[in-house]
Order: sequence, then structure tokens, then C-alpha cells
Amino acid sequence: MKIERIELRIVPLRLRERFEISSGARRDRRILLVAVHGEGEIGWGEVVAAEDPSYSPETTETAWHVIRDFLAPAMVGGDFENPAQMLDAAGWVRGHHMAKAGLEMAAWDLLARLKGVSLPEVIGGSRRPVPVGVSIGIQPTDEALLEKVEGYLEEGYRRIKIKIKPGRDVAMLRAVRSRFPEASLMADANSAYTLADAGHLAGLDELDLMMIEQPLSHEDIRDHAELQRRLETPVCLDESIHSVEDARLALDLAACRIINIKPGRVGGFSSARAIHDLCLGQGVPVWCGGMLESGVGRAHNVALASLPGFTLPGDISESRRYWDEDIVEPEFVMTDGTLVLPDGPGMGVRPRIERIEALAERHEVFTT
Ligand code: NPG
Repeated sequence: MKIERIELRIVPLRLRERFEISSGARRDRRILLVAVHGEGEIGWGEVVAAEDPSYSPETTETAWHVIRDFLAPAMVGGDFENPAQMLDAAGWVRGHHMAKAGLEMAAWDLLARLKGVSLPEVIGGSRRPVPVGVSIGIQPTDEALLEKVEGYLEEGYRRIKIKIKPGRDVAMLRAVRSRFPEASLMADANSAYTLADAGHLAGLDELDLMMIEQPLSHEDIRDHAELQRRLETPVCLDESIHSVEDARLALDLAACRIINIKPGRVGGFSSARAIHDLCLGQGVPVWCGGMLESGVGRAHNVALASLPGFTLPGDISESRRYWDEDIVEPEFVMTDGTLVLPDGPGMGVRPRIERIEALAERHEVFTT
């Protein structure tokens, strides 16, 4: 696989609704798209870093800098057997998983196109319908939340994730549970609590939640193990897991019973697959997280979620849950609570290049 040219674009897109989590709110995304050209085909990827460093230390701008100054120069002009080898060309670059993942996933899409197979197949999955869920940001009132939950259940989402923070947690979720006794519900705290809150969080145990995601610090694994001992509700780790080594430590310490795998957070499909394989071997369920992606990143997430260990619905909702108009065609439309990639080589959906070019606020091309 010869890498002849790498292109970066920032495409501003406005979410249909403001999305609030425990660390802050966002409405305007700056989607960082990667196009990797080689042997007459183009592979597409998305860097999922946010606009500010509130979820991860990476941002759109740090990713642009690291790709432009370090990653792209190490890769352009190279001839690689596979995307993992392409990443190795910049193996000395520490961290910056989201920047690396954007390139690596574009290279997987390129490889699939060159082989004439679908992206799910080339990474070890299959083109199957993937069950999906929806993530609801913190709402101004419980009534507004109940309305949202009802709407999404009617649309057919297979599970509902609700963002929580101190003061908007146990009582709020109790109201949701009593209105929707049968719904598959989970909570996501995005690191808003400490171990001192363990007694309070145990109040969730009567609500039959599928899990509580990342209750404690984004750097922590040890305290999560202590918290999991005190909770019946399964703990799921997200922010704390950056690599298969982190996942191994978390499972060895029983710090969680479920892992959220976001390919961007862990540095791409190769790393995501290693975590998936580890969890599958130990009977630990995984699901694919979301980062408010455009259709490009969504396609990669659907592909990843087709691996056999992804037994729980992911944060991979249909295009219209996020955007008035997506930047891929066809857009993602849910059928019976599932998404599937269209038939065809690579990620199946086509980036709408004219719209992308018209919207792009920055564009840079790297060649040899
Ligand atoms: O549907 O893509 C989606 C959003 C899923 O809740 C979601 N993402 O903490 O997992 C998260 C959260 C998030 C989104 C965090 C954007 C940071 C930025």
C-alpha cells in the first residue's frame, strides 16, 4: 500500500442540538477529515478530537499540528503492508491517539478499497446490522429528559444512555426508571465523581441499569476497582482505557465489567481490535462509543461494532440525530434499531466531496 498523498480538512458542522456532559456543553463541531491517497484509491478517516481538551488532552488543533509536523511526513511516500505498519513509521511519537487513529482508519479504508472488500471484512468483522443506542446530554429538567427518552424509545433505539453529574443523578434516573420500567438504560458520568461518592452512587443499584460509565477520574483505574466492589451496577470504563495494556490492568484489578471501545481514543482499529480480543477471551462485553462524529467516523464505528465481541448497542446513532445534513451519502438511517454499512468496497458510504470542499475552513495537502 503506497501512501502518495495525505489531505487534511477542517469542516465546521453544527449539531442539531446542544450536547451537555458533566464537563461542559458543545454545539459546534470542527470535524477533522483525513484523506489518504494511494494506488488510485482514496481512504477516508476522521480525527475525533473535540474542539477543547475537556474529554481528552487532544483537540482539533493539536491533532492538526501533530499530523502536519510529525505523522504525515513520516508516512507520505512510504509503502506499507498494512495500516499498523504505517503507524509504526511514526512509532516514536507518544500519545496523540486520536490524530494517529484518524490516519490509521483512513489507511484501513484505503486498504479495503484496494482489496475490493468492505471495511468491516478487512478488520475482521462482517457487513452485518449493528444494534445501536443513543446518548442523551444533560437536560434542563427531568420533564425534558423524560420526553427525550420517550422519543428515542419510539424511534427504536436499543438502549438509552443518560449523562449524569452531581445533583442530576440518582433521583433523576429514578424518575426515568419509574416511567420506563422495561427500557435498557445506562448512565455516563464522564469522571464527575470521586470514591467519596460511592455510598451515593450505590443508590443506582435499585434502578437496574446496564452499567454506569466512567464515574471516577479519567486517569484512574484503581479507585474504580474499589468502587466496583461497592456497587452491584456494572462499571464500564471509557476515558481510563487508552490501550490494551490499560484494558488488561482494568480487568486484572476488576475495575470494570464492561469496556467502551472508541477507536479514536485507543489509537485506531489495530489497538481497538486488541482490546476487543482481550475482552472476548475473558467474556467481558464491549460496545463502541461515539464522539459526535460525522458520517465518516460513524462508518468506521459501524465497521468496528461488527466484530463479534461488540454484544452491547453502541453510541452510534443515525445521521439525523446529530446533523441537518450529513457529509456522506447515503446518510445513516436506522432500521429496527440497527445500522448497517451500504454494500461496496471500503466504508460503503461516499464522502460528499463537493459539500466538504465548500464547507472546509482549512485544507492542506502533504506529498513527497
Ligand atoms: O452519539 O456520538 C455520540 C455521543 C456519545 O455521549 C457520547 N459521547 O463521553 O462518550 C462520551 C461522549 C462525548 C462526546 C465525549 C463528545 C466527548 C465529546
